[in-house]
Amino acid sequence: MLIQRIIKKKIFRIESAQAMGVHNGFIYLVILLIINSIPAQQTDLITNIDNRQKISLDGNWQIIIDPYESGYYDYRYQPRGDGYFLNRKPATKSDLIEYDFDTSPQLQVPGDWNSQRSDLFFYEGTIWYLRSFNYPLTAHKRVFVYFGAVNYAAEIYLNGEKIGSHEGGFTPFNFEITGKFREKENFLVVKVNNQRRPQGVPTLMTDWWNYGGITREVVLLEVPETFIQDYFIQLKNERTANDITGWLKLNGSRSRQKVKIEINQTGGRYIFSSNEQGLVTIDFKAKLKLWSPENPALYAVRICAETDTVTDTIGFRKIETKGSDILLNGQPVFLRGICIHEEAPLRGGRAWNEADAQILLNWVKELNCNFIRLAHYPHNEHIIRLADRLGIMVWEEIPVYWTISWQDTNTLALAKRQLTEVITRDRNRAAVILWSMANETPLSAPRLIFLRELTNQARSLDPSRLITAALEERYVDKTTRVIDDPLGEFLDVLGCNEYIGWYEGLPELADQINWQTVYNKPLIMSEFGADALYGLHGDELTRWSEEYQESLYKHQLNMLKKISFLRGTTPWILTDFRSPRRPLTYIQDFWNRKGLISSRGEKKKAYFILQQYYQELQRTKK
Ligand code: GCB
Repeated sequence: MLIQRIIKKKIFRIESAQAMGVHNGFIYLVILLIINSIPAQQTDLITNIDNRQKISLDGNWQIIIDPYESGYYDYRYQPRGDGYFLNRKPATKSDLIEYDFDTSPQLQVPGDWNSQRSDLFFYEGTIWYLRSFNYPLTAHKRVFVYFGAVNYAAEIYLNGEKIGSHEGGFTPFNFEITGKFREKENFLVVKVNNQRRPQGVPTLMTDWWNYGGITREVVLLEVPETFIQDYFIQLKNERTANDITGWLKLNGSRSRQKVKIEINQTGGRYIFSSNEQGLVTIDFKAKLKLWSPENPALYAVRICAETDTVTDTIGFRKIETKGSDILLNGQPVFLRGICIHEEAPLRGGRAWNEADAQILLNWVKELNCNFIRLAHYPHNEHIIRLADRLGIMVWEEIPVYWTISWQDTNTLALAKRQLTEVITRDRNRAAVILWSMANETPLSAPRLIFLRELTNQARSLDPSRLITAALEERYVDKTTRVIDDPLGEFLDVLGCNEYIGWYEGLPELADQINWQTVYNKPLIMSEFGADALYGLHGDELTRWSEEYQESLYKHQLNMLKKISFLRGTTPWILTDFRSPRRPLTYIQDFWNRKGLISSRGEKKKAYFILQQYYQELQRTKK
């Protein structure tokens, strides 16, 4: 409690210092270091939430919109201290209390606030959420509150006491609440703030909508006193067939246990022992059908410790590179991909459920893709699990996008944490083949140091997948482009975004361009495209028309076919998406129109060009 108060005061001081524009970098850094050295309140992430005992807190939450953060600061802009917006009721009828959750409006959770209320469409600020719950207390159980994602910063209070905070809008987090709640009338308050921050990840400038709110599910997880927190069970990446490798982590005082892993379809049972730290090293042989887009074989895996049992559905496959080839299960593969933002098609707003994922991935399948790039931040777990079942390979990335405070150690720590959270959540999914570190980041020495750190972190958390980043090309002369970004040395696969024919020249410019690289590595052209308003027609030179976009795709594909080290493409983008940077009236109206499909689900002409190209590739097994 004392530590909490100290942390809280420090956080208050930092926030007020920031807000008041005090930029004493050194003091700021020292305070951050002090905070970072206090044991984090956030417990390590629990994985495979769907297959655990849980109570959903989804539904309507009471909200208070607080643009001036008056739940936080008084009229002198001093922190109010504990508990202003924490559900106090007036003790007497003469008490002055200027808020009341009980009579306040509601918002749906999961859900962004921008698409739920038109007056919150452009809102960037604070909203307080409240949800009451009862909980049947069970002896010898532990309870955690788990958030799929909250954009951007969250402070969480249970029954008036702060239980934790989290920064980063697209990754899950959880806090233990055992012993902190009662059987009846608990209230969980979450302060959500989606203001963009210079030191944030992402930072101030993006080309997507800054949807705020509790955007993914909230659950109360009930686990035994010692439980299986996390595990990694994957095929060994060396060329030996059938070798499974990994580890498992128990959380709780009974650290030494026998742990059994069963693979249902094969009847295989493998027994291990955990050590004093509750860690198990997993290593066994099993004859398994390998996961691939043609046959997305998944196995029901049952993990039984003495005190806990968890089941999961896991696919096994190898992904590696050899020269400029990408090998899936030892065979060269071409990644027929498309980029996707996490936006709900048809309904609008942030996508968060399986039905949203199903619509998106049906279009992806129809397009003859075997690959998706989930831009520009970790998407929800439903789409990853569905990709696993449908046999669609996935590129996942963190929002290290455009400019970032490369020199800020706190920003680096934040990026690392987001990377850790997404890798922890998804590293048992066969569909995920690539972790991407960054998108279109301008070259500099501090940027290289920052991104190298991230590649090291990704490799240490998951040695079984490939590392990439969406880079930019260098112009050698009018007709030659080279990929020689020094970061390439630390990547397995090069990504490159180019907008020849849209931001640069006209579509036919692509016919003259030759591509080179200084690396003997595969390339994915991770973005190209043009805006088109569905239903707007003109000739091939009419900007914003479907014909312009169609022509650009034709010229692009001809250019791409000539790149000898190209092993995949993810054009920009499957559907139109909201962007505050796109104000052109009648055409954009705050939409980026580079979608092959409109926001109402209508397919533009270019969709069919790509569909045909991918069909041809599929037919010729390239
Ligand atoms: C890019 C970005 C992407 C933008 C896109 C565009 O290079 O990576 O986030 O939305 O260009 O449409 O300009």
